[in-house]
Amino acid sequence: MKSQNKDNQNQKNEQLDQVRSDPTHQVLTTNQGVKIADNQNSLRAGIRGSTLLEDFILREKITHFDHERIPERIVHARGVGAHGYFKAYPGNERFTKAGFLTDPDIETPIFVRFSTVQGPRGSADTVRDIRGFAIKFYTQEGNYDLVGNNVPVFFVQDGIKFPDFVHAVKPEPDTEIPTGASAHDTFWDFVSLVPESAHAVIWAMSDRAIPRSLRAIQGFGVHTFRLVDAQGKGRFVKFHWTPKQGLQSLLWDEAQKLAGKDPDFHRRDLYQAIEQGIYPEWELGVQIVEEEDEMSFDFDLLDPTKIIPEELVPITPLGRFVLNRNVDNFFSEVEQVAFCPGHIVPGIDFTNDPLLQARLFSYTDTQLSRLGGPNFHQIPINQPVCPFHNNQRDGMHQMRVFKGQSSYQPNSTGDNWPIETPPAEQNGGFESYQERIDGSKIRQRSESFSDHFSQPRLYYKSLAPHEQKHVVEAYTFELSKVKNPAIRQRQVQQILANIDPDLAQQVGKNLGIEVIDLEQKFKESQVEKSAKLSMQAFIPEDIKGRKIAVLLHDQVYSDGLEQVKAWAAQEGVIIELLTPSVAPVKDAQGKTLPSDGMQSAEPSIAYDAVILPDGANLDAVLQDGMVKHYLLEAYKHLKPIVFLGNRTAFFEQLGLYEDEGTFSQADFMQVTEPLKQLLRQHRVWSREPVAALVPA
Ligand code: HDD
Repeated sequence: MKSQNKDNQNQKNEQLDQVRSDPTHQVLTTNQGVKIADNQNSLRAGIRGSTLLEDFILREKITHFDHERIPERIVHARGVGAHGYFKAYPGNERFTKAGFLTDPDIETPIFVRFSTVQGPRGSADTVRDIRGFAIKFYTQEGNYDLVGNNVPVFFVQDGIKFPDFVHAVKPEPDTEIPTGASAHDTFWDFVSLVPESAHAVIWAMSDRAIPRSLRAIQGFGVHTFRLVDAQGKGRFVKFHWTPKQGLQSLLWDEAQKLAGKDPDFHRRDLYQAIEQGIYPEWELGVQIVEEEDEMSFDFDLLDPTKIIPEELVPITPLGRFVLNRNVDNFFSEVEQVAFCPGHIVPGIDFTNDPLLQARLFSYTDTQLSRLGGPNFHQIPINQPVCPFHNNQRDGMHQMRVFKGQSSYQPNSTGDNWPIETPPAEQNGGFESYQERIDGSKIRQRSESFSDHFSQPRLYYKSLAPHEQKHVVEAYTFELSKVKNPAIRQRQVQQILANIDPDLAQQVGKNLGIEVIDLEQKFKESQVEKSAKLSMQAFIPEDIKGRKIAVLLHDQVYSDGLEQVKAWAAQEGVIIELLTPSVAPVKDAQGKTLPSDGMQSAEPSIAYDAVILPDGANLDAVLQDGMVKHYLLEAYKHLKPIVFLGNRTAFFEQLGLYEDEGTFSQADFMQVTEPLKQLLRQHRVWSREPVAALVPA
């Protein structure tokens, strides 16, 4: 078994190795293998004459170049991916017969792609948006794709509304504005007319939609799926994946600034962490509902706009996955990976969620135009690691050379191979879950899908005060960008007022809209508050992968730096030494200190805390507007600031109040514990005024 596992792990790498192209020590050739003598000049009629059509080297090179782009994904175009592995915990055979979930000895290779939804391929990483979270498990029983998001609910209940929703959220068709943002008329027009969107919209207006790092987001399968055990018994499940890194978000001001200062902020962060061996990790778990309990909730399990509060059904952990290898080539792997919720393996099955049913069709269909034909499963990143054989033949970009006469079944020309595998308790052929279907053909939404407000209300009520404040600010910002006052009004009076009167009143006040009908009867959800909806419920044990900027300047006292670095290495914290220009600086003893980056190019918004060591010319340094701005901005964004020195008036000099997040201490080891606690909490929340929440 152990050696077979090793094979599993290595199989995907070997597969990719076979197609990896390393130009080192290779001569330059055409695609036909002809050695090229001159790659600098095209073939001309005379030294200053016109270029000749005969130049097959030029034509091949330009033709290939002209076709280097493929259509970007219609949604989730902007993304980043990484490789890793999944390992199951023991005991899951109670729920499923899927091999990769039940054998704790197997390390299943995985590929994960994170994405934003709205923006095109070149848009910024930090926009306010839902994040896609898609995993491909290369199991021994075939590829399994879990194509989820970082929020647990979706905007519409039926796939027939998906194109309408996407058209509304995408840039407006006349101007193609805005890029990567939902803050515009068509989005708010649609969602204010479609109350089923209210739950997903309030998640999108929360801090969840502006993550600090893709390593610090939760993932959800959204739909209710099924796990099927070896006896054929099915159970309803909702998939969750929970980051070991905890949950952290940007502040809206940071997210907007980063979109300009570093549009690649998230992909850089993920790449850097993996390169430095700080491997992100998630636990995969399920909420399990027995079939006989299907109807015991005040919502429909098939409705993808609903969560199951964890107070009603706790999460059962199934295993963990780790991302430990960056891609070699972005296009070949991240751009060409093709996910589909219909890629399932024995032991997992669908439900009748009408959104899921439409997705089962849509993903393969979209790959046909994106990847150019029906053989996209042969692209290395999409190939299963287990053997795959059938009688499908030919088509665009066929990579296989099939032997023999038979491409049909039954056949006698090939001894009837390849043959079917009957279903079995383990390692059998796929058999659909035998759900009884009995109904009339009908285009109608079930009455059990009709409550749109109790869960967004539950969500809002479950947030911490500062999180609620951010929700109010997000609605205010977004609706302030809406030009048509009737749309703003509809959202506030017909949607927000049905969620929560305070929420409606505060947003209304900010927009100059009077909320008149506050006497609505709110439908309360089965639980009053749900603890796991607040990001505060996900504070990690450690601070691995957090980033601290250390501002250096000429004549700095560098004695404490070694301590800072040693502490950071022990905690897995990334320390970057930033200098006024990227040239090295000299410390007070004349020692040269190298630079990891320039202060003006690496702003405080990209870090979780800032350290400024004292120095012989600190007074002059503090006159520098750049340094002042750096520290004030870090303060504004609720970040810990450590002054490594003994000047009591340091913070006063900057015009800042000292608080639990400001440290003035020459001995760094005195501040490590409170600093660590603040970094675990991610921000100095006590610095943020939440008084504005109390309605006037
Ligand atoms: Fe989708 C891509 C997630 C509903 C149609 N979707 C896509 C990706 C993610 C999701 C993460 C990017 C995959 C990647 O990284 O390549 N989509 C969701 C979730 C949904 C959802 C969590 C609701 C629960 N999607 C949904 C519906 C439809 C689609 C209802 C159509 C009926 N989605 C697509 C698509 C995409 C896609 C057009 C674009 C690129 C692709 O599939 O491969 O087919």
